[in-house]
Amino acid sequence: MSIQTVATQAFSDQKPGTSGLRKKVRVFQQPHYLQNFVQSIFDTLEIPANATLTLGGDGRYFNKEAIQVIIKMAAANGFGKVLVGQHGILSTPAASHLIRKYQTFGGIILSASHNPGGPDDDFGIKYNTSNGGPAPEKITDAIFANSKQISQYKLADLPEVDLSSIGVTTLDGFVVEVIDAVSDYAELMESMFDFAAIKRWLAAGHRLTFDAMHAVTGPYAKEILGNRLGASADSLMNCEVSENFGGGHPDPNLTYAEDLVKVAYGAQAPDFAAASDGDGDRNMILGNHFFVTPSDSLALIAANAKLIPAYAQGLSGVARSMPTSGAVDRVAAKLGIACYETPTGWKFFGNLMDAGRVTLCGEESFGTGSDHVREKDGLWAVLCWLNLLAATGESVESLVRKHWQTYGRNVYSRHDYEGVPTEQANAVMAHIKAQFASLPGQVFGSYTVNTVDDFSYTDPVDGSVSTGQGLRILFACGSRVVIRLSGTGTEGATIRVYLEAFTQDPAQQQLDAQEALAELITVSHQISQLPQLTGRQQPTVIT
Ligand code: G16
Repeated sequence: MSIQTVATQAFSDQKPGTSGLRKKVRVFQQPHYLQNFVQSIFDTLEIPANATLTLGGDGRYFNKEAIQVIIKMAAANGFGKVLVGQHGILSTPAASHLIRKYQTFGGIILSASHNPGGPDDDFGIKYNTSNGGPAPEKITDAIFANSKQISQYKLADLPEVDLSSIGVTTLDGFVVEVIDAVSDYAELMESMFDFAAIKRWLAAGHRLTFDAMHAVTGPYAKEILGNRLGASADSLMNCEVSENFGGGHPDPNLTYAEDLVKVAYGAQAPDFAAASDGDGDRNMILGNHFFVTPSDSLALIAANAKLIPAYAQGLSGVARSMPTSGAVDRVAAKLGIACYETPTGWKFFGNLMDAGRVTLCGEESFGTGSDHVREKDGLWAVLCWLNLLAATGESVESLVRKHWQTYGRNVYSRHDYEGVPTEQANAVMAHIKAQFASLPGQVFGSYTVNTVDDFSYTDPVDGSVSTGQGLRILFACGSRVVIRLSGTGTEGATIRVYLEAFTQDPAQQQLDAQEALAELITVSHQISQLPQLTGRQQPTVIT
């Protein structure tokens, strides 16, 4: 095989964020930009002879071109084989599963997740290690360091590979195997859940609506929910994968999953409604006129896990990201299992799962998952809920309300201020930090500040330390405000304000979250001065 060595110049902006490198497509289309980053990944790894790389993406614009480049670079950098999803498509959890099932050396996933796609929108790339999970910080830091020094990359002279048909192509001893993107994952799901009970639940007249948001879970939902569970074709919305997600923003929340929200709050609302995001790892769960916060969803799945065949023996422990509400902590305490609090980013759960310390984990950002893979998993969460509905015969709303009666309610909301100029966002963070010494003991209405800090985490498995993970204002009553800057945006800054108050009062539990949190929202503005420093009076998105 002939291999070219191409001279290049380093880019200074290839620092992976919360989940890989995400930039505008036009940035990735600059000469050498993609190649530099891929070579920086490969230069970080010690690739054994004939190793296999799993490769796929969420089908967004630029996916196909990038995959052809990466195949040529994998061949030139010593991989013996690439395992790639048909048409270059793999959902993120399916890619994680393939890495684990076929014990490949690692995987490259092309996705900007819930960010919009298209020539003027976003693209992304990340590396997952052999456990199937996103590379930990020590690897992403090394990739970034390489990207700042790179002077050349390697490319094999290979023809474009046809990714449309399943099969094996051998090129000068290098193997490209195109596999069905759905079947391995569908089999895994069928082995974990009580499909017979869910089928009976649907056959008894219960209705579901699933919205794939024109993104990668479309084919997975058709196979699993449609073919294997018998959901009717009209219950599966927006299931054709499109390069720009039908012009939408494939983020499953109450603002962007508008089509689904109309159905779930409409006159003929189904018993259960759910959506997944661009690359299939996020989920939103709704009942008939009822929204389940991701934090409550995690807690409820943990509390009822024994009703799901895969977890019938119980859970080893649970984990949540720091900004996620403490609802699951209460469940863990009752179950007598460990509960870990990690920084934002799925990569922090990997060590805990590999060490057998946790079975379930989740994040407020619409991510829930378990140790069946090493990514969060949207359709898995949907199947958890369907399994619980079928096993209990309850509605979504009654399951959640009963959960609150038992454990109390962690009333929760996240306010996002998107597209804020970076200097203004930094000014908000600096303003809060400047008050660290004086805030404890101060009284704001009915709230007294107890402690403030910038969250840092020491991984209990490998001892690695991650600092600067979000500002926490903890109040004497147990309520809290967390403020951090998103690590997944591609334009300006997104300020995330996370608000949480705990109540055991049944009357308070009935309230809408924004109503129940109204005073805490005002207090968060007083302390952060966010409206004054950014000129924003309202958040862009409330979840
Ligand atoms: C990614 C990470 C998640 C994180 C989310 C939001 O999700 O994998 O762990 O919670 O981003 O991060 P941030 O608040 O920094 O924007 P995804 O679905 O975008 O890969």
